[in-house]
Amino acid sequence: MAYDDLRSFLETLDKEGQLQRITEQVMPEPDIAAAANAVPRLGDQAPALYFDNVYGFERARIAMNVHGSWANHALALGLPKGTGTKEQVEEFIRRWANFPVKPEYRDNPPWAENTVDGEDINIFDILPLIRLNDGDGGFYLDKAAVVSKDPDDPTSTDKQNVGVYRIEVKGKRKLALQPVPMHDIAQHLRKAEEKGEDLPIAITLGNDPVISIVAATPMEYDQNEYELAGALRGAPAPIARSPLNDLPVPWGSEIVIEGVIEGRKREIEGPFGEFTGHYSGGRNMTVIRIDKISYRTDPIFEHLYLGMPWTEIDYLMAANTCVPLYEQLKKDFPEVQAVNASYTHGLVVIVSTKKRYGGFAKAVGMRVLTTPHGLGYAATVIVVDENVDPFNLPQVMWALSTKMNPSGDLVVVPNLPILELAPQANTPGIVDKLIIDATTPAPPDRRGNYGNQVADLPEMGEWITKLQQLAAK
Ligand SMILES: [Mn+2]
Repeated sequence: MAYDDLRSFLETLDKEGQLQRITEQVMPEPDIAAAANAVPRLGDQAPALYFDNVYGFERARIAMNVHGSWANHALALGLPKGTGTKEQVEEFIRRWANFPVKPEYRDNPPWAENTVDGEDINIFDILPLIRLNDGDGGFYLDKAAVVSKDPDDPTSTDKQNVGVYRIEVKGKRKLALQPVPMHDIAQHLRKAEEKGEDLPIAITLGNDPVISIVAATPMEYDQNEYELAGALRGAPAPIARSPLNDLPVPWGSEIVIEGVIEGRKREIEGPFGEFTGHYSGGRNMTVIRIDKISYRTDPIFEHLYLGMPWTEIDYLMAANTCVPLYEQLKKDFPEVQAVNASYTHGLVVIVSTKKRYGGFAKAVGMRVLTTPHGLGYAATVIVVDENVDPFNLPQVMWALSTKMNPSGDLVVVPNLPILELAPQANTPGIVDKLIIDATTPAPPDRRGNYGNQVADLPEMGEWITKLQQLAAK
């Protein structure tokens, strides 16, 4: 089942009991963010939230926590809502094998229903903006897919980009955007600024659920996000041309904001409670001038709460962080079995691998640090044996408990890059990184007294089936 827009996905969530409509009147602040903060605490089956009775607004429709549980993430991929975490990651890997699937241009996008241009623009008329955390410096758009092209190669569809970046609302037609240096949009902006130009962008809000997943996926620079969406959907992603900047945007968006990142201009932005569970301070960030907004009648404003894990963002960036890392490691090290990078966008990465020889696990850990995503994120890498499931934290803790000797199994690599938002760095953007080798040493590494490891009894599998059958009676 492929969803062409947010509304059809919300209908499915509703039918599956995964959309909670809040019909009583709520205050825009703090109720909406507090509810979205609360809802993941209900567990892996937590619903999305839909508000349409917001004090002070006549026609506000706000959707929160749309991806904020493993049940909703499964439904977004067209899987049964009870599908387990590891199974969802494995299915993601199977579908990745179909990448690339070219998108298809469609006419008459629903967002073309209404438009406003230039000086007539007032974003506050269109979006029911709310603040998320009580220390935030303003209103944010934090679940938008931002589209841009490579200014040196504007006809290349591979080098175009669709990504999620935090955006602060600074005025009626003025925004601020954070381009993290490790992200593709930072390269687009640098090239535009070197030419003394502005960077045209389209900011699309309220997208079909797979667009949000691919826009949050750390793909390589010349990999097209829509072509991954096609592979994940099992059908080409529907797109349309944005009317002002001629950028390829999702056909089914609720709102398309067009304008430019103004070249060589920076202003103070922030603070904002980030995915790390900490606030960024106020920093100099780019300035966006909005030139056109197109929107569906009574648009649904999709928004995302983030804070101390797990919140929606942790579900949104779990499978799609694990899989590219897995694919990139597997290229050089086919021994790699599985990658769990679902903790805080992969600041910690757990890898299970077979070993060719002694020291091999540490080499795999070093490779994690030099992958495109690892460069900016992976701060701690835990490597475990091939029979340890990195998604099974009791097994990972067992590996740490029994296989790790600090004298030979901790590798600290000083002064590597990390995104500036990582709070543990002494200098923002530079951090010491750690590889923990929690694998059984392989010859000629003969440290430890491992003898033979206890293995599951051969009859255990039969007994699992038998006990499940007995329990089902
Ligand atoms: Mn990209």
